[in-house]
Amino acid sequence: MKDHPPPDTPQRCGLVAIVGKPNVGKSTLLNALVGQKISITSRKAQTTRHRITGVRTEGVTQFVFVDTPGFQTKHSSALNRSLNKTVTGVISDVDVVLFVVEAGNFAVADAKVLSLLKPGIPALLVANKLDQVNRRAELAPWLQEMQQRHEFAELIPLSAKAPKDVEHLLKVCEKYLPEQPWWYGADELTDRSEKFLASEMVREKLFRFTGDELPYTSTVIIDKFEEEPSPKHGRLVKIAATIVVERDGHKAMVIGDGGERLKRIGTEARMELEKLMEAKVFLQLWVKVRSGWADDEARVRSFGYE
Ligand SMILES: Nc1nc2c(ncn2[C@@H]2O[C@H](COP(=O)(O)OP(=O)(O)OP(=O)(O)O)[C@@H](O)[C@H]2O)c(=O)[nH]1
Ligand SMILES: [Mg+2]
Repeated sequence: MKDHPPPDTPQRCGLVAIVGKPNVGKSTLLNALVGQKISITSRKAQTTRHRITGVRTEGVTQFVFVDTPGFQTKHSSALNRSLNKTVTGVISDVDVVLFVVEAGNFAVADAKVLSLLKPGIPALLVANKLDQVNRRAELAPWLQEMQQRHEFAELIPLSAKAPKDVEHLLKVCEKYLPEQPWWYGADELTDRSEKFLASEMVREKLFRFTGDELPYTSTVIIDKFEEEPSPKHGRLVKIAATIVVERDGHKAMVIGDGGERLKRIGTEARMELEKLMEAKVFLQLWVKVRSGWADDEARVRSFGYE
């Protein structure tokens, strides 16, 4: 992708949606395609909660990738309905869809997402986590089966963690983008604000350091986001955030023995944010209990979900 296009080559730009059931590696793929960590990832399903745009500009082409929440099929809470609305909204209005599954696997939850794809919009099957497939020989018949389920424009087995695979996917995507002027500046990475990214980074560390005990219905609210010029650091950003959990027991879990865990969450999130924002960051964290928030439509909205 690094070759220089001939002068006067028209610009290309378009939307690439990344969809699939929870935990198949959509956000890992988005970050790899963009070349920066914008969308948080974790071992737990239901990590992504919003539509997140990641922009990559190469040569004459600007790729606008849209990461989406994993499509929820298990239970219907206000939060899950909001997540699914995000997915169906994105899917109908893009130039190409990356339908992500785990290579060699296709379950009912994958079929649900597949049924949402719109005719007329090319869909590429991205068979991710190829590194975890031991018997590569069995993949060919599985890919054939997949082609029978849906008329995919391309079948691409890969690992989102292998940079070569990701560059190949980028080249394939380029073919599907129309000639039109770019929508973003060449250096822009996302349409999300730093305030939003701050809450996401805290949420990622929260998930990472609480293991499987903490239900996914915890969320993070930014109470303060202030920037000051600093002669010493160039840029100084002061952030205060509240982690909202459902029960007192969860609160104790997040805080940890003598506040140890909360401190670790804060330190790791701060370091990640300093990299992303190229600034010195002060991060203060609080924990609050608000039971039942994920089942309450009004509260789901007030916490920033569409
Ligand atoms: N071995 C392996 N693991 C991967 C690969 N891609 C992603 N993962 C892991 O899969 C898990 C889920 O990744 P995410 O990117 O958060 O998945 P997601 O589809 O965005 O999940 P939701 O947002 O919850 O729908 C993480 O632990 C990733 O590290 C891959 O190519 N190989
Ligand atoms: Mg995700």
